[in-house]
Amino acid sequence: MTIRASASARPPAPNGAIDKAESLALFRKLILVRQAEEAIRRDYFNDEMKTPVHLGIGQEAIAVGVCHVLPAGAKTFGTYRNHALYLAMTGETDRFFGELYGKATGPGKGKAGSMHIASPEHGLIATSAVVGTTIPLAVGAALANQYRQSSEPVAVFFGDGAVEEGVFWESLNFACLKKLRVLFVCEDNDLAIHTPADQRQGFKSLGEAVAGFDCHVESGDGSDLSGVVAAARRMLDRMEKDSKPGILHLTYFRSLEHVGPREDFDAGYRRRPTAEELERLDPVRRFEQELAGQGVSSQELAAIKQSVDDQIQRSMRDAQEAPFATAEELRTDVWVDSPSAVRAGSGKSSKLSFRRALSLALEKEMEADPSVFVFGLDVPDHKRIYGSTEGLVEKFGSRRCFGTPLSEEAMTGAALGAAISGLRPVHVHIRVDFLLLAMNQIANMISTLRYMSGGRLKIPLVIRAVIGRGWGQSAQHSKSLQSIFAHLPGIKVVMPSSPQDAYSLTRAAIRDENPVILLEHRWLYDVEGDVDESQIGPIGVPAIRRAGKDLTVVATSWMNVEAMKASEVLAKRGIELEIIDVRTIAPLDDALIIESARKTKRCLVADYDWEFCGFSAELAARVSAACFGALKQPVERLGFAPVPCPTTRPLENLFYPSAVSIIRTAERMLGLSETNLSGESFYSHEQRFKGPF
Ligand SMILES: Cc1ncc(C[n+]2csc(CCOP(=O)(O)OP(=O)(O)O)c2C)c(N)n1
Ligand SMILES: [Mg+2]
Repeated sequence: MTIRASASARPPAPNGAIDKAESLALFRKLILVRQAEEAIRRDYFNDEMKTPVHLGIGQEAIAVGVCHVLPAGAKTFGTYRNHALYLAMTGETDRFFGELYGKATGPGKGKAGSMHIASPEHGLIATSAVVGTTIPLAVGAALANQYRQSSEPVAVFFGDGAVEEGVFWESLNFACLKKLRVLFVCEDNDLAIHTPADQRQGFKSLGEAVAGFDCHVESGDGSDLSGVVAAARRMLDRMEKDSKPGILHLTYFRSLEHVGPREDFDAGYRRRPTAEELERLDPVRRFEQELAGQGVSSQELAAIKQSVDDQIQRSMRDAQEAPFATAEELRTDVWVDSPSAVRAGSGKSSKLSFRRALSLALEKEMEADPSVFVFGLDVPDHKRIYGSTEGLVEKFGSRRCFGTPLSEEAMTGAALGAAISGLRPVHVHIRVDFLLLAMNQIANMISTLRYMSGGRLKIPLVIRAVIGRGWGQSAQHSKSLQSIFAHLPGIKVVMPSSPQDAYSLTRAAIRDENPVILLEHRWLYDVEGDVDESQIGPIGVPAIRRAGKDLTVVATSWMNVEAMKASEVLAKRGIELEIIDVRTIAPLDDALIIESARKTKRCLVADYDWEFCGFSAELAARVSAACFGALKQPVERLGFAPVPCPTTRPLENLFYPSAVSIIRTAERMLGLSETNLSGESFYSHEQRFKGPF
C-alpha cells in the first residue's frame, strides 16, 4: 500500500558504495528538506504559519539516509522535529505546507500542525510532541510484523533527550526480549532544549549504557549522508540476519534554536561554531563536496536545487491559498463512525460467572478473528487474572496470549502500535491504578492520534482493568477512574456489571474500531447470571435493571448491586426504584436516563467513583438541564468519600457508597421516615471474599 516516493528499490553498488545516480537521488531528498526548512524560516515571520516549528537544519542526513535504505512499505515513527522524516518518507510538499499553514489540505487537516504531522499512507505512521512517546508504538508495529511472520523492520527516530525517559528503556527491553526488528535511531545533538547531555545523563555514552541489552548497536556521524546510508544498511542487514532490535546512534550539529527560525548562539548555553566546524558539520556542504568528487558538476546540483525550489514555492503558494477546515471539521475524526458491533441474542442462555463470561468472550473473539491477541502482566500465569484469561494460552498459544514485563507505558504504547498496524490487541491490567503509569499513552496518544491523523488512523484496542476492593486493597489498588478516562475524547469507557454484559460488551469492545477501556469490578467476578452466548453488544446504551415509578437511580458498576439491594428493601414499603445501569460511560447516551427521570421526577446518581469533578456531576448536570421543569427536587449524587480509600475495614466501609446510603438518600428525597434496617441482611461481599488477595 505504500506510495513512498523516497523508497529505494535500488540495491547498493556491489562494493557497498553509492553510485552517482543514487547520490543524486539522495541529494534531491537532502536539499528538499534543507530548502523546505529555509523557506519556513523565511516565511515564519509573516505569522501565517501558526505552529511551533522545530527546525532540523544540520540534522537532515539522518532521516534522509535511514529512510533511503528502509525497504518500501516499512513503517516509521518520529518526534516533533520531524520535517526531514516527513519529507524523506513522502517526497511531497503540497500536503506538508498545507499542514504547516493549518489548512484543510494538510494530512491532519490542520489538526496536527508541524509537531504531529504524519502520513500513514507513506509509511510515516505517527509523530509526537511528547518526548519518547512514539518509541513504544514502533515496538508495537514491529510486534505486529512478527505476529504476521514478516521480517520487515520498523524505524523510530528520537533525540538524545528521549533516552532519559523510562519509556525508552521499557521499549528497548521488550524489543530485545521479543527479538523485534525495531531500528531505534537516536539523533544526538547533545542538547535537550538548552541543557547539554552531561547535565542530564548519568552515563558516558548511549552505546555503553545499552551494553547489557541483546541488540545490535552502532554509532556514527549523522552529518555524513553517505556514512548514514552505509551504517543504516549495515544495521538493517544485521537485523535481517539476526532478528534483534538495532540502535543507530548518530551525532549531529543543529544550527538553529530549539524551536523557531532563529540562530541563538548568543544565548549563552552553547558556543558559536567555528567556520571549520560549520563546514564539517553541515551535511549539505559535505555531501556536495562528495558529489563533486564523484564528478557531479555544480550545474547539475544547481538544476536539482532549482527544481526543488520550484516545487517548494508552488506548494507554499497553494497552501497559503488553500481553505481552512470548515467548522464541521472540529468534531470529526474523533470516533470511527462505524456502528458498534451488535448481535441480538438467540434467547438461549446458560449460567456463567462474570469471570467465565470474560474468558469466554475473549475465547470467542480470538476464534473469530486471528488478529485478536490478549496480553499483559501475568496474563498467562496460573492465576490468569482471577481466571478471566483461563484457557487462552492453551488454546491459542503464546503468540496470541502472553505476559509482559512491568512496563505499563511501553506496553500500552505497543498495544497502540499494534492496533494501528491492523491487529486487535486486548491489554489486561490486574488493577486500574496501574493504568496511571500508562496515562501518557492513553491521554496523549490513544485519545489524540486519530484526530491528529485527520481520521486516517483507527485504533481497535481494548484495555481491560480490574477495580480492586476490600481485603486491604486501600488507596493504590482500588481506583476505578472512569471519570478521568471518560474525560478524554476518543476513548470508549465501559463498565459491565452483569455476566451477560461482561460477555457481550467485551466481545463488542474487541470488534469496535475505537479504543475501549473496560473497567471490571473484582467483586463482580463471582456473580453468576444467565448469559446468551449469541449476544454481542450493545456498547453505548444504558440498561434498565429494574423498572419503578418513584425514583430513578442511575448506577455504575458495583453500585448496581447495591442499588438492587436497596430497591428490595424499599419495595417492602411500596417504594419502587427504577434502576438504570449506565454500562457505557463514554460516549454517553443519556436518552433513557432522561426519559426515566422525567417519568419518576426524581434522580439519584450512584457512581462508583469520587463525586468531585466526577461522572456523577456530569450526569447530574445533564439530567438537571434536560428535566429542569419536570424534577420535583435537585438531582442527588452518591460516590466515594473525598479521601483516598483507607485500609482498615470500618473506615473502608464508610468510604464506599452502599445500599444503605442509597436507601437513606431515597428516603430523604421522597420525604419518608427512615426504614428500620435492623432486620435486613445486607449483602456483604466482604464476608464471602477471603484473602490472601
Ligand atoms: C515528556 C516530555 N517532557 C518534556 C518535554 C519538553 N521538551 C520538548 S523538546 C525537549 C528536549 C528533547 O530533546 P531531544 O530529545 O534531545 O530532542 P531535540 O529537541 O534535541 O531534537 C523537551 C524537554 C516534552 N515535550 N515531553
Ligand atoms: Mg537533542
